[in-house]
Amino acid sequence: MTQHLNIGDKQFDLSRAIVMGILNVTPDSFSDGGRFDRVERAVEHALRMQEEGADIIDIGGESTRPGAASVTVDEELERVIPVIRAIRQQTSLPISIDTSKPEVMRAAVGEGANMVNDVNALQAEGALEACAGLNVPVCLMHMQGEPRTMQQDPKYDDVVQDVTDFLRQRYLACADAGIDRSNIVIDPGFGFGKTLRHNLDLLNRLESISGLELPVLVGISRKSMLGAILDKPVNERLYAGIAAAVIAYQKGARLFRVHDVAPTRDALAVCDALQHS
Ligand code: 9MG
Repeated sequence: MTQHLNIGDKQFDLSRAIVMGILNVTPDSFSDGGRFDRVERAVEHALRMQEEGADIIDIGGESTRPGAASVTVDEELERVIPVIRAIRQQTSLPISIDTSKPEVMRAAVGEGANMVNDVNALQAEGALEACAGLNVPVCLMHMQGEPRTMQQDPKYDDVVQDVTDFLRQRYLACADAGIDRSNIVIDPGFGFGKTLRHNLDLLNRLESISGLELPVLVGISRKSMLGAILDKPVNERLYAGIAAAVIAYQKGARLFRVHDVAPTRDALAVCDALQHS
């Protein structure tokens, strides 16, 4: 496997955990002031996550929650670009842009984003070409269906095999488009068109995906799979999210997309220490 992942001017050692802090800039987040206030609060949150030990900030302007509707290119640009610009004025911390739209990928990287996180695995028209031209790392995530309908009765022959095959195919499509292997990260997409049974199978057999020998990112933080296990609301899922991150690490994941940076960082420090002992 690639030993390092270069994001912006940082070189990450893939034998250690890399923590990606989540910064959603949808209208329901940071929403009680005007636009300037929203940007300012988003920047504050990003800087707080940096202090808590985030290695990357993942900025998204379109909700990908189950049932979420899509937004236009212009709307998404209006949400994310001022925030990327403002963060860039204050820190060189790597920024990832969470988008499936090639126009947003290009504009975000133009403003200083250093990575693309695409829940649609570059399947939108022009996305492969955009990323090949941008020459930044790309996270390819598996999703069955689309956010609006994906949780309506998802089905697989064998979820682990199907997801692994999909990620292999998308990797090959990237290679054909001229995206360097060293710029590819893969993600099984917990909660994206998956029942609790599917999510547990993926976590339990995550080695199958790690077996593709590409860096593996997981996003489990606060997700409904944890809610289903615990029967608890979103604000009471921290410890379960940490347990899931530690299990994923043991099965080969090294990038962790999380809301709660400080506690996740501490838990994964134990994993790193054990790995390097
Ligand atoms: C944007 N987004 C929401 N959940 C995610 C996950 O699990 N992985 C990645 N890569 N992105 C996600």
